[in-house]
Amino acid sequence: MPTSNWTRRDFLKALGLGAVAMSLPASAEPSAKPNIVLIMSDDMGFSDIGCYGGEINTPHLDRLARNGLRFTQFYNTARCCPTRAALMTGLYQHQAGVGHMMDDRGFDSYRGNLNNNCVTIAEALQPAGYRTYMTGKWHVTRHTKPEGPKFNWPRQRGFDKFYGTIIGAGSFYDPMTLCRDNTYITPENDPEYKPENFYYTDAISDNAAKYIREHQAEAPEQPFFMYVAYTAAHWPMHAPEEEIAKYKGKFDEGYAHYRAERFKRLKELGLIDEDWELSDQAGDWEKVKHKEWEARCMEVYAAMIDRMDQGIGLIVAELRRQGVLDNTLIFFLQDNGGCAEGMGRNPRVNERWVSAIKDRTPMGPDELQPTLWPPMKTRDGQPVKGGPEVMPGPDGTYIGYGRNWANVSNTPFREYKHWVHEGGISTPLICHWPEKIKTPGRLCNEPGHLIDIMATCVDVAGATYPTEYKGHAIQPAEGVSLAPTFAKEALKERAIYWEHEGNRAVRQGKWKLVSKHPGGWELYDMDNDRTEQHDLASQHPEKVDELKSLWERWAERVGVQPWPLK
Ligand SMILES: [Ca+2]
Repeated sequence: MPTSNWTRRDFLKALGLGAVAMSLPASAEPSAKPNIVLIMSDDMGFSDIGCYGGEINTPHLDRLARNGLRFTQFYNTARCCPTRAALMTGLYQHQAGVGHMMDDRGFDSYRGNLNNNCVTIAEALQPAGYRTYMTGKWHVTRHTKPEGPKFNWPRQRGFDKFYGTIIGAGSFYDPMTLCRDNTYITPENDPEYKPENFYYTDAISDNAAKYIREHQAEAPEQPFFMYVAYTAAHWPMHAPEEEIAKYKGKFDEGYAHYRAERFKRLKELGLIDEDWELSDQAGDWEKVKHKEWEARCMEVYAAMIDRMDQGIGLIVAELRRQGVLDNTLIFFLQDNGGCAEGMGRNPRVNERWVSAIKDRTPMGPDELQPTLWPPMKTRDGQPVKGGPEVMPGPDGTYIGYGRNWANVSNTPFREYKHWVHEGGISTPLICHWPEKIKTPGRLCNEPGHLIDIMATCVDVAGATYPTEYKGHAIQPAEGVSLAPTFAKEALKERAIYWEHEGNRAVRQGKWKLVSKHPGGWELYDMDNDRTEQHDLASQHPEKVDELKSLWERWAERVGVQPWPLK
């Protein structure tokens, strides 16, 4: 048990919350409605976690999978903001106003802000008696300044409590836009959370566990919805040294070795078909110049995921301790595929990053971190560095794990975050709900999408999806409830759509039509070739035409604009 865990536990104990919860009167009946805990991680590939074939140690997620249900064909939108917009609203991201990222691009479907014609899951569940909590990354508003406006922050979009970041990335030791409710804080000046060593992943887990304890003390008769949005394992590769040490030497065999192992395990686990071919290899380990540094990038990435898994264990343990685990529906999913971006990997990056930091005075406890990425300084005033001259992990570094490890993360699929081939959009989805999922460990092959999470939450909560909210008309939900799959029932066949940065796709039944901007359409038979190795477009022109016109009708309906935006 790392020392920091004891410190965190001491902190929770010091709050006296355990004692409050234990002193609840025996008559306080828990709610009959299920609690819902929606956990999402950031920038991880299809096969990173253990129960999806990865070599990274994730025993807590694996246990949820063993006692729950795993989807083999669940999809996100290929990118942070649009995924969060679609997840929170049950609409396609363009309909929610987040067609791209957090800038106003001049079209209503690209305002970089959730609009008023959608509701968040929290807003939809509150009228059904739910308390609502969130910890972690928000990233669905372009308004991130401490002085506001804050109308699209979590507290104003249906969450009773919020601890986390408004913006989409940043240092794990000093995240920009860290907030408690509507107030900016720093890792040093938060009166409610004072760990010995601040690490954002731990902070997200600890505060989620704290909200569960507080809920049981404050409103045990009500159900709750909690959204836990980790920033692990988005760059920068930041993790506590003791966690990284567990993975020392574990990635020395190079990219192809781990891809081959994952490919084999995915088949053994039944998550992919025996006959599918492995996508192309990215990177040749023999030609890597800084092998120790390159392996270290993946060691830190693994440590980030391991630490997140421990946090999920903490949250599950708290649910169990409060006696509500059996009637809590837990979801785990990822917001987009492994990330090939080259953040901080250029060997000459420090020429700019270090010289730009003139003022090296340490930051005061109340001083907000003004910057998402370098040039920036640590809280003790040192310039943050990148490139192979520093080993990733500590707060003085800012490095992504790069394309070749992302290719490992996305095994066996093609492409990465940003693209809508399977490597960009495929995510694990684990559903855990002991009272309702009675055939534990099962795999579900139904294609599903983020938009289905809203429909599922509304369904299991006995809520009503609104047609109007605060005087605004609300667009009809796009997704379908996944609840039938908990009882082994099939979902009705429908088409699922993607658009991000001109990358386009539609999936209907076994067919997927997909295009990598600015290229043409490719057609794949997902039953026989989910790794997208054999383009059948020229063999089935009628299917191409049919799916293409479906996609075009959808694009028009949800407000997709041609890429690049004008
Ligand atoms: Ca992401």
